[in-house]
Amino acid sequence: MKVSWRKLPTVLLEEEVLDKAFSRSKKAADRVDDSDRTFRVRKQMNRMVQTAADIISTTLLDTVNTWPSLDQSPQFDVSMIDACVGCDDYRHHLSMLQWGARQVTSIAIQNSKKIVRTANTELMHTARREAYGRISSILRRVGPSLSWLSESRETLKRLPTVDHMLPCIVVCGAPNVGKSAFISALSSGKMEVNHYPFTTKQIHVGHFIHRRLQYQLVDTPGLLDRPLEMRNAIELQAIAALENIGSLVLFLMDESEACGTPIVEQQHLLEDVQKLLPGTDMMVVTSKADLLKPLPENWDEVVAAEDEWRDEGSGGEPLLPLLYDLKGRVTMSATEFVGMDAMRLEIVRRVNLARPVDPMALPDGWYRRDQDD
Ligand SMILES: Nc1nc2c(ncn2[C@@H]2O[C@H](COP(=O)(O)OP(=O)(O)OP(=O)(O)O)[C@@H](O)[C@H]2O)c(=O)[nH]1
Ligand SMILES: [Mg+2]
Repeated sequence: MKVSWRKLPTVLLEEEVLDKAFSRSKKAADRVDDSDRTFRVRKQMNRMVQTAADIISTTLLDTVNTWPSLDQSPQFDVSMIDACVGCDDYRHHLSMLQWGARQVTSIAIQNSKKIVRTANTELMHTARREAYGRISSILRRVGPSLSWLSESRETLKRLPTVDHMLPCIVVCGAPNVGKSAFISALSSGKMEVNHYPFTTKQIHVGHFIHRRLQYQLVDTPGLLDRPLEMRNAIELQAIAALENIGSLVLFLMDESEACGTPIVEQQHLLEDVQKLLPGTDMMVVTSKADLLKPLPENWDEVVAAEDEWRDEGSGGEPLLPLLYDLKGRVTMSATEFVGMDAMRLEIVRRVNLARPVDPMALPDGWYRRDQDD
């Protein structure tokens, strides 16, 4: 089951659960009709206890069931949960809810028996009151777990929504090098704005579609722009999570230094990122090509090739010439949109090299209309 962290339902707190349960059970008792007083009280008390316990155990178990089980979650989600709220706490508090549901059910069974076995209406009332008291004290013990889950829901709602089945390009580099502008320029449709729950910075998640396959682009603001030794455990875990989803790391370098970080420091950051995401293919790219002086030698050639390709409907997978800076490194301008189409096709090639199995591939001999478009 795939759960979007944004769609986790509200978690009711201790008092809210009790109010809901006791008010519904009161209504259920009011509906009881029996001309015999003993029978009527017995049914009423019984109904109150049963209804309250049912509502509470259902409410608690529904929460347990809608929250993703860590054992069945993709590694990226598990690492993110660990970084944001802690996997041990996550498990503990959900299991407290299960415990609470079991206790409440068993209290209802015990006190129902007492109600059924007596003919004394006073004792029936007493058994009902006792059940309510015991149920309330179980809820008192479950209360902190409900509060924890409610707060965690707020945190997890801010997680970037990344589909781990689809290729994902992690975009990094020093602050202001143009990561967000790059993602926005490459993305079709609206860019999602998200947060890593423990930073205040906005993450941009963008997508483009190539041959029906969606490629995700994820920003890393505030995650990778500090020296390794200054990072805390939470950030390191979040970075580890990126390794699990990244098919390709794009590292942007701003040679113009318009970003405010000297190139030497950007170089150090690059080395850190290589250490942090060792298993992921990396492509180092110079950003803001339009600010380079002189402009890249093949600027005009790239502009012409990209224009022509777009005029012809942007089909197929041609080897568009990449834009190169004087050092021989690939570059692009997100603001002028030059070198971007070539870059997109290069990303697709690199990702597919790293992805031996293409889930969209058809068996040999199968014809797919849009492949020849
Ligand atoms: N000339 C030029 N400016 C650019 C280009 N790309 C980005 N910029 C500018 O550089 C500045 C920073 O761009 P962002 O995309 O916000 O950079 P970022 O890396 O996302 O920054 P943080 O999220 O703060 O780390 C903005 O003023 C952009 O307009 C480019 O290709 N050419
Ligand atoms: Mg940004």
